[in-house]
Amino acid sequence: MTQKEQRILEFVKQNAVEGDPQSVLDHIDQYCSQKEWAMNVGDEKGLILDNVVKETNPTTALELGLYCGYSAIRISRLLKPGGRLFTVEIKPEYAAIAKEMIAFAGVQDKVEILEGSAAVIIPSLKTKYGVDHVDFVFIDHFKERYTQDTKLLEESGLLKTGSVLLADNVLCPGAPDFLEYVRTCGRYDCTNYPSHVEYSDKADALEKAVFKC
Ligand code: 7JF
Ligand code: MG
Repeated sequence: MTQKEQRILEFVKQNAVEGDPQSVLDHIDQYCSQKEWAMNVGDEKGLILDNVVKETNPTTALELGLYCGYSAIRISRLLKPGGRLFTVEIKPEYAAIAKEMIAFAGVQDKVEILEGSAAVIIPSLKTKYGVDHVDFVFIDHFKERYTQDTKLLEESGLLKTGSVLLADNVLCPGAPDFLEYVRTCGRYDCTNYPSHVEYSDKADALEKAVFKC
């Protein structure tokens, strides 16, 4: 039984230009808007993601929720020389697809895939992976985990002044406890970016939270 994610990878391998991240992104978007919907951040929210990555210009980036690798390719293609993306995925079958997608796009040297739960991996980033702090975090895994994993990033000493969190799906399906936490705890400057659910006209939004202490 071939899964949707396998079909997305096959479509990319047969139609996109190997080594061209933009071609890979365009073909994932083409497949998922025309054939089968999938939870990639997509082209509309992807442009907002691009702009926040560009303004942050991170040395070390972290992604929670890799899925097929779409946003990892978006982020890593914008990293400066020496910049690195660590990306956490709990489902081995998604991580396997993403590994091939990332290699096909040619950005594998900038991306480290970490298989497991963010709750286990975040506290090990300093000790096991030599991360001092993270400059940019794209949060796109499970809405119920956004607040807990944000607190874990704080408690693990991974955030410094200016570290940027960008969270997907804060309107749909919605992450109200996360929005309340980052907007009221006093440690973040927050900005909401209204947009739409990927490959649809349903309202959604990204929330940027810049750590200030
Ligand atoms: C589920 C997501 C997700 C939104 C909808 C799925 C989405 C959705 C989901 C995303 O960008 F647009 C999602 C939500 C609930 C399964 C998937 F049970 C979404 C996710 N992770 C990351 N990004 O789970 C609306 C279906 F109708
Ligand atoms: Mg999402």
